[in-house]
Amino acid sequence: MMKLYHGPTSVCSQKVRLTLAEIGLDYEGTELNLQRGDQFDPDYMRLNPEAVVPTLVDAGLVLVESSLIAEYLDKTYNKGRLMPQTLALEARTRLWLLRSLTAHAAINSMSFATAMRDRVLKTKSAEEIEEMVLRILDPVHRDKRRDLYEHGLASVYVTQALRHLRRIFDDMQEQLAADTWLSGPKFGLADIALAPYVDRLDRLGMDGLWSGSHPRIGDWLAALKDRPSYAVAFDAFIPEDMAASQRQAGAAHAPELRVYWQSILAQ
Ligand SMILES: N[C@@H](CCC(=O)N[C@@H](CS)C(=O)NCC(=O)O)C(=O)O
Repeated sequence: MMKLYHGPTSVCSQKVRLTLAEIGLDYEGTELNLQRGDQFDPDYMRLNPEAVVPTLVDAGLVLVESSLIAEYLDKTYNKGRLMPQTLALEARTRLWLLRSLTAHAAINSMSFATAMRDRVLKTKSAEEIEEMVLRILDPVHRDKRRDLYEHGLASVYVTQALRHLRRIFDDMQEQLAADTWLSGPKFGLADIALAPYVDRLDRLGMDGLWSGSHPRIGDWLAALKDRPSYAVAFDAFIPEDMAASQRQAGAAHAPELRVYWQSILAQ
């Protein structure tokens, strides 16, 4: 049976679990505690040298990168049914798979500038925080994390994230005017690629980023939540008390975030 190394609340893991649930595939899961640093275990790093989740091992094949894993699963076990059949929609879907990397970086900034930052500043000393930052392998990512902890929503990485989210939301709003799903008339890989990132913002009480300006995103998210796969891939891994504290932590930043977002929308 295929084996998935994943994090219960990790966005990229949700992407793979959503694909598995949509196709109806069984897997053996190993949960990594990313706060504890399980991803740095040398045995795990032999599979995933960047020390990130998810990693899928299927019949000896080791796969990393959530969007590529999703596409592999669809092609191998689902006759490619999650990829649209017209060239135009396939090209659009592939672009969303790529753009999910930008969405990932943006959501990482929004999470670490708010809920994660609040928790870390409350529970760790300056030395402990620096120790955690130093464990990050990529030096640029390390600088980013330091800046987010230091400046919160005033970080330049948040400005960058909001600019990228504006572009993503504009394109989602436009495409969802023509079709129910980002993948076209049928739910597919483009929707899977973006789902965890929009869901995370929603869970952080940041739905104000689209509710006034890009309302079709709210409708799309509601339709996503209605799919049976959503409960399996998302809800089942997020305990109720954690969901409540995430929402509360993010919502505390809503007034400040609104000011930054208005200036991005005005550009
Ligand atoms: N582009 C990669 C990103 C992987 C990634 O950054 N995963 C995060 C969780 S969503 C992680 O493992 N973080 C661990 C860490 O930052 O130490 C993918 O989509 O698979």
